[in-house]
Amino acid sequence: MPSQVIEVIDSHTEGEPTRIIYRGGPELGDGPLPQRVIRFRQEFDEVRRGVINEPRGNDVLVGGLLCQPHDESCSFAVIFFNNHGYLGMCGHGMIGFLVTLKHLGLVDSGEHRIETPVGVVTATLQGDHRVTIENVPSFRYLKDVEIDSEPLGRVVGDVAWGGNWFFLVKNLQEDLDIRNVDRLTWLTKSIRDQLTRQQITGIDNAWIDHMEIFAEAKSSDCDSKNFVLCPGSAYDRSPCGTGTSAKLACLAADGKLQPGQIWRQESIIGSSFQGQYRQPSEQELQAMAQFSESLTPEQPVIVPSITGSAYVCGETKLIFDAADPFRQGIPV
Ligand code: PYC
Repeated sequence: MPSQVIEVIDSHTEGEPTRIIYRGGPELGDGPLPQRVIRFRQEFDEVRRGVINEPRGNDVLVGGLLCQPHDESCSFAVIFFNNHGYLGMCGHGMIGFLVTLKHLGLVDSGEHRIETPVGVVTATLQGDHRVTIENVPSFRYLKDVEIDSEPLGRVVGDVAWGGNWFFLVKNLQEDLDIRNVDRLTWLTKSIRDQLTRQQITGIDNAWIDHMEIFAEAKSSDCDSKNFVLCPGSAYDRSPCGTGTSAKLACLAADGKLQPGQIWRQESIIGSSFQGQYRQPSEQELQAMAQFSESLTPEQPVIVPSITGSAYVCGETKLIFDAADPFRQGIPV
């Protein structure tokens, strides 16, 4: 990589950080977003690693590349990534993205259609910090999957799509306390490894890379508390937007949450997202043809909305000196 400067805006959404590249990032052309992700991975992956990994970043950080949309109905596009690879969607990241666009003077309050590699998300900015995203259609794919995890014994959970693939653990009683994150991280990584060993996947053999555990909320305003393991080893400081979408899909499939009913999801650090869902339109169902052949009427599809707040916390020029032996970041 020659010497290069990449300009980024850092924000956090309910505690979870996002770093948006808005100048100096890789040129991926103007094709469909999934094709651009392939190009990013094949030709510019050192940019992802250099922006996210130490010494410029860390394993908690989610990055996003601001792009021109391919879909003409959208005003912007974004490709999210972390230290492990590329994400389909990112809920906290999308909330941070909109607040970043506002900070850059690129959007005003109101509704904006944003293209991602897994579909269009409608994001509504209220003031400077509060954002509601209407996420891509979400659903539960597998119910009550049992795995036999060596250190934990029998673990039961659901597999659901909320813009990323999730395993939502149902039968573990764990203390979801910030002081317990080492154990929670070890435990969710063990479950993910076991799912891989047992070849339990999402549709089209997709790797289930996000794990979720739930417990009773500590805040009286919330309905549930979660711990979310992201791809890699970091846990989500926010309640995870795509994870909350997957949770809403499971609640809807079980008849435990009705359209329009509010669900408040508390994070491991005590922040929260407010969620609800509506039924998808025919057009929205047709647009998810890649999934619909694998779904039956017992697997209802929902359109989740997630509301949370983000704050800009940094404006940085990242310098990639050609002579720096760690310019591509320290691989973890
Ligand atoms: O909010 O969807 C989310 C997310 C995914 C990974 C980290 N945060």
